[in-house]
Amino acid sequence: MTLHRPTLFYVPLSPPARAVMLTAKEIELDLEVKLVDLFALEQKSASYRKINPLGKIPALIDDDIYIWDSHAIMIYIVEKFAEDDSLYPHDLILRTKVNQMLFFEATVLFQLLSDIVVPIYHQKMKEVPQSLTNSVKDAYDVIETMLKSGQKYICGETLTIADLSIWTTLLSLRFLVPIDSNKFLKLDNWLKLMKSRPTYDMNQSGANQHYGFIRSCIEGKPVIPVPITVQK
Ligand SMILES: N[C@@H](CCC(=O)N[C@@H](CS)C(=O)NCC(=O)O)C(=O)O
Repeated sequence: MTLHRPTLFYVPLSPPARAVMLTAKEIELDLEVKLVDLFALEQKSASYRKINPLGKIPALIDDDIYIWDSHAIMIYIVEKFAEDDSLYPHDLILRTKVNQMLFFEATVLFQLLSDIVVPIYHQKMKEVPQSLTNSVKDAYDVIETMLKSGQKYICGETLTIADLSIWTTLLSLRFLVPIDSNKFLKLDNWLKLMKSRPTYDMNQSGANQHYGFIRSCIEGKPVIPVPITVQK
């Protein structure tokens, strides 16, 4: 059994970091949170790279194990600390569906968000090019298709970590490529359903902070969010 609380390296404006916070809140796991100053490139320091050699957040320390990548961390904390397996089902078929959508989030959805925001952060782009807008809409279409069968959540009738992971990235992406509720009806309904989660305020306020920073970069006057607050 863990003697100390696991420590999460985090900032609220980061969708993957927030996905871990939302998961912890859903399973009532009390994490110790350490803010990483991304704007001072703390994530690239030699000491932080000992925790995550990629130099990115989130990362988690639990006893003597270091874990990085939000998806791996979410799986770990649910497997270790959750009272049941509903967020990451043991059933092979259900778990495969969750894995499928976690990989989609990691390799498609979050990658698209990065492809848009990183050039904006570096003041090399001010608007989303049509090709990326099209790709984001294709990604929305994938989620719409997954929800088409009439199920409540992305992988079935219950909330899983795939919903939480996709939700955090979508709340930032939709500022940049709006989600047309006439075209993506199921996706829009799912977003409305997610509003009832106890984690909604935490997710939305982090996304707002993220968008505030993106907008300030587009306007040519980047405003670093201070103070970077941790909402529990
Ligand atoms: N696939 C990774 C993505 C992690 C990631 O790209 N994090 C960003 C913040 S959203 C980061 O640390 N960026 C700082 C950098 O690249 O220097 C995950 O899910 O954890």
